[in-house]
Amino acid sequence: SKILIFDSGVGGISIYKAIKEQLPNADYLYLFDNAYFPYGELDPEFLVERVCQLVGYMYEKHKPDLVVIACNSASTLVLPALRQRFPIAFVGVVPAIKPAALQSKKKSIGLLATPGTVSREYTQLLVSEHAQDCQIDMIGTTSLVLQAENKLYGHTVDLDEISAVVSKWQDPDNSPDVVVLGCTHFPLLICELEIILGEHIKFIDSGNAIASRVKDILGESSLLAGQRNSGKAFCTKIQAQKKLTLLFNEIGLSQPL
Ligand code: DGN
Repeated sequence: SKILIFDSGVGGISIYKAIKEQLPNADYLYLFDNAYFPYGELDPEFLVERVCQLVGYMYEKHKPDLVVIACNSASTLVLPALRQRFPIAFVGVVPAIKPAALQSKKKSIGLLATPGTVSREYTQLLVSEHAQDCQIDMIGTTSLVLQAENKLYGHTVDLDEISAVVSKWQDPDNSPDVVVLGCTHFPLLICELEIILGEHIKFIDSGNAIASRVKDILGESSLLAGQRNSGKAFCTKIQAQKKLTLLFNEIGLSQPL
């Protein structure tokens, strides 16, 4: 099977790793849109068109069997349009509010996501459907997205800046006990977040749930796929100049497309 993973930036790498663990023999394509990164503050209508355009390009050119929109900011908006336009399976990533509500002993959960995701109607719906018995406190941040990108590109991470973003959760008596990482970039900062908040807060992300969902959809075919697929991953990046360029990359998606 051929799986396309899409994100605005490197956040989808956290999802790629989780899926690859369950489906090591599938072929992977990874697309990121750094022409319009970060997505968390983009106009919603523009975002829908942009993602449909990019997925359309990859659909024509590479014929993936399944597309993972590995970005909460996009998934909370574009899935209906994608499913209407393309006859293939789509899996979206949305904040793991439901498992968080089930795991919180204090019945107090936090959501750490982009400004777009915390303000979406979709997120409100998730909360009213699955976390009605919980208090929910949200932090919308672009700064942590940039930090995660920096980290993956090998630059230093600014712990003080991360602390400043989550400072209101530093007091154990006044904080949630479970925090949802509602942006796929944030699992890349899990070590830093645990240093700052790990003693009293448990973090939850969507990686494993998404991987299981992909495996269920692709079913048998993906398990047999090793016979004809290489298990290799390719990475494509839309550059700031809006030209499609090929990238040899440093993060384990080793071959240029
Ligand atoms: N990784 C994306 C998400 O899960 O929302 C968005 C990051 C961004 O582009 N702001």
